[in-house]
Amino acid sequence: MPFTAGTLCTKVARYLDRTYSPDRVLYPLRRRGGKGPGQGTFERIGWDEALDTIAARFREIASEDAQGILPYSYAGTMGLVNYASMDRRFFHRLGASLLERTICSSAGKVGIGLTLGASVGMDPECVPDAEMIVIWGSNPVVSNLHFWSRCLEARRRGARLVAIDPWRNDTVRRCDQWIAPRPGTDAAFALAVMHVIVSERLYDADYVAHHTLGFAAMRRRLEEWPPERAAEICGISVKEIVDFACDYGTTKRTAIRLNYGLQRHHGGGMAVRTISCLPALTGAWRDPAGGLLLGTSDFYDLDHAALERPDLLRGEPRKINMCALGDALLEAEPPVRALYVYNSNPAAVAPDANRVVAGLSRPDLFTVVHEIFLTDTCDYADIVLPATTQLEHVDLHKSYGHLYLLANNPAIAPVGEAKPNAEVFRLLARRMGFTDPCFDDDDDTLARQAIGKGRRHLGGIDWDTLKADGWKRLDVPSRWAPFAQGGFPTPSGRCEFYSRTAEEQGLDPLPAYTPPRECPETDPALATRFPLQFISPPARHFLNSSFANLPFARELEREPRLEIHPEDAGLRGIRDGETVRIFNDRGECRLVAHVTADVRPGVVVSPSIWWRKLSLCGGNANSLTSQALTDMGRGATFYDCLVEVMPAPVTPVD
Ligand SMILES: Nc1nc2c(c(=O)[nH]1)N[C@H]1C(S)=C(S)[C@@H](COP(=O)(O)OP(=O)(O)OC[C@H]3O[C@@H](n4cnc5c(=O)[nH]c(N)nc54)[C@H](O)[C@@H]3O)O[C@H]1N2
Ligand SMILES: Nc1nc2c(c(=O)[nH]1)N[C@H]1C(S)=C(S)[C@@H](COP(=O)(O)OP(=O)(O)OC[C@H]3O[C@@H](n4cnc5c(=O)[nH]c(N)nc54)[C@H](O)[C@@H]3O)O[C@H]1N2
Ligand SMILES: [Mo]
Repeated sequence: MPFTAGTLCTKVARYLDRTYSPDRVLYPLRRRGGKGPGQGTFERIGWDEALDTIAARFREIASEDAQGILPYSYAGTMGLVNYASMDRRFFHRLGASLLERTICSSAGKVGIGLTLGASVGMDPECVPDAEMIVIWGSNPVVSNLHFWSRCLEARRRGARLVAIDPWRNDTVRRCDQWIAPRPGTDAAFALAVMHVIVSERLYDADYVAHHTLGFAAMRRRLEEWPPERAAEICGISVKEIVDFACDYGTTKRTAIRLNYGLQRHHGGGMAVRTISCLPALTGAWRDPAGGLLLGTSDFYDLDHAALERPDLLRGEPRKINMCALGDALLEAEPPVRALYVYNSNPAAVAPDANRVVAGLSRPDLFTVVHEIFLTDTCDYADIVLPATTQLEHVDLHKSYGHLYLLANNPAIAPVGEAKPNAEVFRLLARRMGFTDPCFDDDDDTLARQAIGKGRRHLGGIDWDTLKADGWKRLDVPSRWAPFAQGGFPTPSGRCEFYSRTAEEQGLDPLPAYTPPRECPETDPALATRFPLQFISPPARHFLNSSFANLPFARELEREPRLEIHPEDAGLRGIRDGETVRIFNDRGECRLVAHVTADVRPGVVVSPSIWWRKLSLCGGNANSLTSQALTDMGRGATFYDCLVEVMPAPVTPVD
């Protein structure tokens, strides 16, 4: 496949260790004894008994109010058949509570949607021709390796790589320049940069006139943002802002790689909205090697409604936000009585883990977990079902970082008694007496329904050919500048500096800066008690909490660590290599201090997501994070989190 050119990341290169791991769940299991790590034991049962038990419990709850049943799933697999098809049909028909799946990217998606109209951007394959690449809140060496190879190619051709990140991550240390704003302040930086570009007349007046909306209004807004103001907020120098603006404004082919890191803050939606105005201001979209990339997913016009069948819903079940699972399990009315988890490990990945775990511990909650491994979440399951890995099932994949459609063909038969998600929901539907014909669709039929016929950019693709060939590029030009002539998927067809859609939703119609929820500016009292901003971004050898149980990945990642600046460490008497306690009002965990100038002062970083039970004292980064939601898209605010740190020697539990 051209985009990866045969290169595997460190995790997938060892995927066989995962598939053939001796720790896999091979059979359905039923709990005996209490909930929680080390509390109960599991005994093997048959699939019939497991499915009958689940169906009986669901029927009983549904006879009173099916909203007492909550599905919980995210990105264990992102193949569309096993991510969102038969499962959604099943829960729609059942009338279960709806889950708002916003734990990852929804703030950024709404933000970029206001400016550009959808999750669309430049073609990453054109990046090698860029002259300046801005890697903004992103760590592609770790999280997007194949994009990084294209940055290296661009550099061989003379491009300059600039990183904007409070943390000198594995990517930043390979860039030519590092700008380190305080977490959550990127919008202030972008506004000041645009201020300079406009006042120095570095903008592309022709592109702005023909392909943007609301320049006059934005110009007035930018007058409020001299570099001095932003420098103060971002904790960087005026010169850094002015120099960046001049470089960006005078370079033709500029590519911005935003990732989702910077939208995991209260103001994350507005930050993405504001930053994504930049390439239209300078006309960078004119060239295929210019523009901005957050995600490419909306270039895929797949038929999600055919897969998920929202028409099976009767009435409007309540919505529960996945970022506030703890509150939902402890407080929702009517209560959540049954939880069905698949493709996710919420005990480790959901914010405010102590609340999540308190909810999962409820003896009256009936919890099913469909999993490959006995994760932290399985410790609270009544029934565990064995799931297949990517090598054992059929699926169809789109991407958020390139423009190919991919078929996943199984390489081996399922290991043990593992079954794919879609198959389990077909079996459960039968047990529940759902006779709608859509519950008989097999995986190939589902993939075919997703592709449909003659849909945009999918013109020439059909499932059988895709299965035989493995991949196909979307039906778009090979050197593609999607917005060279405007044509943004916004209501006006222009890049919207002024957004009526935002205004109608009661949001600021212009680019703006929304400060973090937890920072000295917003909450000085909290910041006095917990003065450090805490970021827990992806670790190189884990994929969220996946792989974090495999010996090879744990050896490479070594220990749950906390990077802390020498000034902050000195103030607290923390020495390099010693165990520290990191805490706030929500919880605490233990990490090993790495004293380093790779983080800016006032910020601490812990590459994540470790399993709780494989950590130093049974907690992980999410013992600290909050359930508060973003300004747009009701997303998670993992990196909007104040903490304090102190030395705390411990003997590790394992
Ligand atoms: N190895 C690996 N790869 C992964 C994942 C993984 O867990 N492991 N996860 C996958 C998933 S689910 C996702 S969503 C993606 C993307 O996941 P992202 O969360 O975008 O992760 P990164 O690319 O690591 O970029 C995060 C960077 O944002 C920085 N950051 C945090 N707050 C701010 C801020 O306010 N401003 C700025 N400028 N920077 C900030 C962090 O310091 C970090 O360097 O990665 C995917 N790829
Ligand atoms: N502190 C902190 N927390 C975060 C983040 C962060 O940066 N910092 N990142 C957030 C982000 S971006 C995301 S996307 C979420 C991700 O959160 P999750 O989507 O929960 O991701 P994983 O931790 O990888 O857990 C997925 C689980 O699904 C299982 N699985 C894999 N394939 C299948 C399958 O085919 N069927 C079934 N039934 N199970 C399967 C895996 O074994 C794994 O245990 O975490 C979020 N949490
Ligand atoms: Mo994610």
